[in-house]
Amino acid sequence: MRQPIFAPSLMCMDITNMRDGIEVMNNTCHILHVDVMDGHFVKNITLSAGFIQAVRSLATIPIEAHLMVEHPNAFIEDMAAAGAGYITVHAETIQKDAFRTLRRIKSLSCKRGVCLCPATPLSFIESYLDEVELVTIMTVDPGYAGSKFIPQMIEKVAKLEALRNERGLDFLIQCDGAIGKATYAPLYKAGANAFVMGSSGLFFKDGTLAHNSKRMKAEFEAETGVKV
Ligand code: S6P
Ligand code: MG
Repeated sequence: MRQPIFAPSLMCMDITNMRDGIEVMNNTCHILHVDVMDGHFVKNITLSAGFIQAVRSLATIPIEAHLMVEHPNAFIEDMAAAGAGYITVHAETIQKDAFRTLRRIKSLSCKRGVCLCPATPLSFIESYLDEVELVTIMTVDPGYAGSKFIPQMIEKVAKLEALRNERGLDFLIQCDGAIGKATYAPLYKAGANAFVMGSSGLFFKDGTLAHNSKRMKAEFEAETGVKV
């Protein structure tokens, strides 16, 4: 049984209570997911290297910088210096210099992630799958929390899992967008082993974060039959 990795999306947390929130996540989750948006690649602006640096001082688990930016190469050094352990770039933004970009991330001692928007085919990343530690399949169009799940992504995850097995690779397959009770089972069965947790599965409006973390795990167990 593959153990799931839970990666809370910090753009969904209560930032007025960040210290307590991170403490709970340190004890209940595995990777802190930080969305960096530039208003160009997606029409929204969110977190930054400065935010990662502040989180780093409180976190005992790795931080992932999910770069939803038009020019990821302009941000990679800053993300690494701020303390990101994983740097994830969008396949759509590195088509012309994918190998150079991924090697640059590695040279900064960070794990290499690549992310695909829902409409981007797996063929975009096939040539460099052996150069990444993490592949994120967006299960909503990127830019916002609280979007609707795109069911066609289940088959995309299954195809990626087949490729991973065929090539004997061990990158994480992460899903990002509308992850929760309704989507755990099909995505986990298809091969996903990491889940970005936002408003759909962790940061519920009612309940404390500690309570909601227990609810997240209980729902995952009930839906997949996997004890976490
Ligand atoms: C969206 C971003 C995500 C969201 C997360 C929110 O562009 O990359 O990481 O923060 O998907 O989760 P939810 O459950 O509100 O969709
Ligand atoms: Mg994200």
